[in-house]
Amino acid sequence: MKQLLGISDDFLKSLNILDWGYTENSIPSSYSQYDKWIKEGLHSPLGYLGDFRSDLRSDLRKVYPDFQSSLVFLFSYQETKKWMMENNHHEVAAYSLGFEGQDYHYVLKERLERVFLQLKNQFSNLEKFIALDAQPVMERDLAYRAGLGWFGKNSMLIHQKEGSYFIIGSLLLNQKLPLPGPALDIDHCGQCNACVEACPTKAIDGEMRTLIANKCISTFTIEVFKEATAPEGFEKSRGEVFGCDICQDVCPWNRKPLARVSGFLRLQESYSFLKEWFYELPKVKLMEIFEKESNRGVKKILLGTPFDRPGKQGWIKNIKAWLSTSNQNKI
Ligand code: B12
Ligand code: SF4
Ligand code: SF4
Repeated sequence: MKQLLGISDDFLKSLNILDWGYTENSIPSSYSQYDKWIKEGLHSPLGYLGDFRSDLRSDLRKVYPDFQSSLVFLFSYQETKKWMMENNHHEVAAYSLGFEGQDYHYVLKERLERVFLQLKNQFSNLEKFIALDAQPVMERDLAYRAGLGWFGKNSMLIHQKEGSYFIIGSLLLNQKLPLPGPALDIDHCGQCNACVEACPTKAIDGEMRTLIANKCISTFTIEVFKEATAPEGFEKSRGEVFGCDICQDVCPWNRKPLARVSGFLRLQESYSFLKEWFYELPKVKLMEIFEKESNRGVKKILLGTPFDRPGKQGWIKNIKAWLSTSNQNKI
């Protein structure tokens, strides 16, 4: 990894950072694509993308008026993905167990705070705003502007050396740093169309390099909290019950990075039950657990993990869909 000012390489690696980039450009290069996507309603049912916050995405200064620069970091979950591939487990997306079972919003915020402290020791009056998924910031575009990769046909931000199994987290700063400007990456998908062909629900528009959100299994299993019908083609999935990695798993740019790492599934002691739930219990038993618990009970058990998002109703919907298709699927 390239040197980040006075911060040691070992320190960044200890935080599972694969690479970092720097940009002083506050304006997304693909805002017009985003705007078009919203206007065509392709974001439905993700209402939060199309409300008053959509305009905030057009310039980082609308979110953080003191913006002068940004450091963008890629946080790996490659080892968990490797373990899942080796064990033929696709029930939950790799990111969801990639941070010891914890919700990455908490874990990575803390890691970004630690990096910031190291910078603060070097630059007086340095202030920050953390962008980590939930803020109205176009994070893939920010990573692109920081020279970290290109937009794949599956719409993922892909890094030439590290692939796409990472979470993007950024520090927006109130000062410019003495760092060179980035070299922007170019498209490396070429004639490949593997992700478009592999998506069981035909959610990818490869030409536009975007998704039709309501066809995506990830939307259905993570973002839809009530009884709903699975998108057409769900029966051809691999039995995904939370999130979906199919369009990343077939991407040739993820082969080399996974070949370099060893497969690990590390779970915090208090979350070790997640392994039993998702990989050991028959899904009918898992369904019984969710049906027996109250809404609050489910929340309480899953609090602190990514899995509390769909809630009891959402989980029942996911498992029902899984049960209705599991005999036919499996790639
Ligand atoms: C909404 C959302 C979703 C939605 C919609 C997905 C989507 N493609 O937008 C759903 C629920 C489906 C989803 C799923 C997933 N997500 Co999500 N999601 C987001 C979120 C909150 C906003 C994304 C957004 O703004 N979409 C708007 C649409 C228009 O963007 P887009 O489809 O990516 O299209 C862009 C480019 O392709 C580009 N583009 C399009 N055409 C063209 C043409 C040219 C010439 C150019 C230059 C550019 C260009 O412009 C568009 C706008 O930037 C971000 C976090 C954030 N704040 O940014 C995370 C984020 C994108 N998600 C992430 C992850 C990990 C996932 C999943 C892998 C989780 C899973 N395993 O289930 C899947 C992957 C599905 C997929 N193939 O995209 C990561 C992606 C990391 C990476 N390497 O890219 C992010 C960045 C979160 C994070 N902090 O790391 N997600
Ligand atoms: S995450 Fe799954 S359903 Fe969504 S676009 Fe990728 S392959 Fe298709
Ligand atoms: S699978 Fe092929 S087309 Fe899809 S993102 Fe990867 S390289 Fe691009």
